[in-house]
Amino acid sequence: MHEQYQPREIEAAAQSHWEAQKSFEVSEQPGKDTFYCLSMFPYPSGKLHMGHVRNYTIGDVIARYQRMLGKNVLQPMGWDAFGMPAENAAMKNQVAPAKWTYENIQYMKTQLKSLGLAVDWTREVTTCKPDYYRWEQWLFTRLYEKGVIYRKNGTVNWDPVDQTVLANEQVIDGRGWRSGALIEKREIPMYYFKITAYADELLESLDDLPGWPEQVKTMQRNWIGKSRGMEIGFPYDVESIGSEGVMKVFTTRPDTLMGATYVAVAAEHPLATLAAQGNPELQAFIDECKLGGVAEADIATQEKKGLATTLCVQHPLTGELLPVWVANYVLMGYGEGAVMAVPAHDERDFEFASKYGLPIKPVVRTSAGDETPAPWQDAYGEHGELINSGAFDGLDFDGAFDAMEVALQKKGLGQARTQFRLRDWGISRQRYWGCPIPIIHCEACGDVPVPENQLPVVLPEDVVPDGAGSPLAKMPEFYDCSCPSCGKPARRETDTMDTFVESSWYFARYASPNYEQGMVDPKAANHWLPVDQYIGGIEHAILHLLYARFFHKLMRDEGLVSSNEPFKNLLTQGMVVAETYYRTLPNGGKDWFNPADVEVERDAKAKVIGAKLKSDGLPVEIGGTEKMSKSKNNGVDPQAMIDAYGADTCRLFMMFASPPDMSCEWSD
Ligand code: ANZ
Ligand code: ZN
Repeated sequence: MHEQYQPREIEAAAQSHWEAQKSFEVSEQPGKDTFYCLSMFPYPSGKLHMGHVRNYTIGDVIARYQRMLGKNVLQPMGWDAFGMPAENAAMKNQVAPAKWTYENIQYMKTQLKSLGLAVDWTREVTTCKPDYYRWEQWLFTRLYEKGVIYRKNGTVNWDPVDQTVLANEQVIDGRGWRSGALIEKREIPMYYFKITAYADELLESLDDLPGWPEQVKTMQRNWIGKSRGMEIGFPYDVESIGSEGVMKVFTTRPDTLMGATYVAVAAEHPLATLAAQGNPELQAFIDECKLGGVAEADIATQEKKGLATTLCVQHPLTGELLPVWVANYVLMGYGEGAVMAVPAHDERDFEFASKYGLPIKPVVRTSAGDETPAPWQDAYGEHGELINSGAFDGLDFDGAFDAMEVALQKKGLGQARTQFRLRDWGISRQRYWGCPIPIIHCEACGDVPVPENQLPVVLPEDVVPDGAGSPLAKMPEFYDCSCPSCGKPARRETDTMDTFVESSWYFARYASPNYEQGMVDPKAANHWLPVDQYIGGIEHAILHLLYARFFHKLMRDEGLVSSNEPFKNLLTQGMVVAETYYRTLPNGGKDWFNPADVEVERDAKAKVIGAKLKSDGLPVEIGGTEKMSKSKNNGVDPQAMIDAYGADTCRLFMMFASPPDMSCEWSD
């Protein structure tokens, strides 16, 4: 008997006992209460970080608690294995993404095992393997035939030097991350999931999730962004435009219609194209608008710019002529790609009108009064009683909404409409390390989904990408094929799917990970689903959770699962944070030191009063606690901790240091 706790021996003995006893392998047991406890699966980046340790320990504690209550507890684990880091590592080290990924998985699996998690490893799922993604391809072909997936042109970031499409995060200040070239917008055909067809349900069924944090539901609601508004038509001024027609806008403020002083269209709008004919200055402006990234956040914050055209449209109620401007703050992909501008009550229009000297006409009495002098105040955007609006004066927002609709309907120029901020989900990626899109392009037959008996479309695993364009598009052995419907030579799609697709249904595959007759065995899936407790980082509060909810509904509509929602209870764990240390470099930049290399001085009350670098004994600045990250070099390697003190010590510290949903400050 040792005096001291010997973590290595004790943990190894317990872990081999569990392994021999198959302690955590579960099967469906009718009659026994089930509990499905799921932690978000890791991306195999190389090694575990503290965030993983925290996430999986929280899950493991919950799983253990439920098991002790006598439930049949499923706790699976797997790998979110496709993605860009593997391609980047491949370019850096000249090794195929597949090899890099599989090696990382192997190492991280040993690490996870040493944590002693009660995981049923027989259910391990690896998303980059054909036995997983073949079912994703199968569902794709089903949805394509149903029209839930369709093809249309989408705008991407094009790097003219590397001749490749870049992801938003690869565009830094409008330039390609590798080439430094000015990025252009390009239209290319892409495949889209019609998630907007589920927008209403995705919104409504949030109310059926009492086990989700309110904050996450609010983020989802805002992302889906349902707004009630009106579609309003502005008849063309035939004299300036040269033909009859109606320019449509979507507005959430039809009550401000009498305050519209101009209209603005997106650079890609047909009226912009028309106006640019014989107007090189405008054409140059339109081209400029097409430069720059496609990320919406950048577009929202960029300086508002525009150019007048010689075109006019008529105000739908007064017939007054309003000038048509082309403006960079109007997005082609939203509403109708055109806005009625009400500078007195819309901040963007206000900024634009002030810059270009366009009239500003207040039509709503707000808490800031009847006028809207500069600078802009938020109050100008309030709802209120109408003024300067003729027969509509005195109406409130709702009254004006209805009255405008009646007046516009009489002329066939208005219709109330609900609109979502949510866009259809474009899933085509011009990347190599992803799930191939199962479509064959035939000159005679068009886009033909790969028939079920030819699935999976296997991604070759021995390719090392070079960063210039998609490698698959340079591999005739991959893309040359024959058309499944007419047999003539055809070309296989070389784009791969957004990696969010794989993580949208892995929770269902765990129920029957080796099932070969379908995506899931419906019996097993319905036995375990929905997940009773899902645990993961708050950074996935929007996209991953929304896509997973969407996929669950798609699978339900395919008859694969019977529940409406995949995750009954959600816990978003807080971040693991640690102290940061740095020295300021002569050029003003900062050199960050890892906590392991720093010696901290404390006063009698253990308060940190200073820090020195171990290697040279000279002082370093204390930068405050921050999320553990590479950029601040404040990551603490869990493996070193496990080796020194044992997994249980790390786990215990993690659980005790702070409540699961709050951030947890690491200290050795
Ligand atoms: C007139 C107006 C007056 C507006 C006002 C707002 C305030 P949400 O709530 O996000 O749906 N809009 C419409 N289409 C646009 C596009 N393609 N690009 C940029 N902006 C666009 O926003 C709807 C509002 O966003 C619409 O209502 C329109 O501006 C603008 F006092 O119309 B509004
Ligand atoms: Zn054909």
